[in-house]
Amino acid sequence: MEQTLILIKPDAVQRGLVGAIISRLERRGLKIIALKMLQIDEALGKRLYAVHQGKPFFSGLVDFITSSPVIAAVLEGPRAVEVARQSMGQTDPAQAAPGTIRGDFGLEIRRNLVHGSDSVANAEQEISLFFSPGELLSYEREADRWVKES
Ligand code: IDP
Ligand code: MG
Repeated sequence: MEQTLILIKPDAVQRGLVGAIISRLERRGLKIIALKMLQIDEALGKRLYAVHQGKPFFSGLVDFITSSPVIAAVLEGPRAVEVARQSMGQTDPAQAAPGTIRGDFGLEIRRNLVHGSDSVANAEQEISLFFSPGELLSYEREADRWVKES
């Protein structure tokens, strides 16, 4: 089953939106298979955002993601990567549709509340930055047969 890495960023933790954000993804049907709170250090922030190295916003982005604790979660479900990003909304909250996390809680691109992996390959790599294989739990949820067919 597909897995994706979600981060609830420092702005959302500081604003008390952790529960609201997790709740939206959980209600969608995605299964939480790992969850932790941590403070991202500079090395991890740079690895997470390595693809953006050299862009003008890179150092501000690393400063921001390391500025306060985050929640890291692995969510599982059919097309989890795409579904989670759809629930998050466009990168810039000003462009994100109402009903999405960024569209309902954000205003500016630098304070966009959540991170979600953008491909299955990147999800695998990003999950490994935050979790060891043994931290990803495999379990059945009784309600899943009412959410998905297989
Ligand atoms: P994503 O988070 O929707 O995948 P990316 O393009 O991967 O968006 O960018 C990573 C993060 O970098 C964004 O979530 C946002 O916080 C920040 N970011 C992206 N583009 C800009 C920009 O033009 N200015 C400032 N920050 C940006
Ligand atoms: Mg991205």
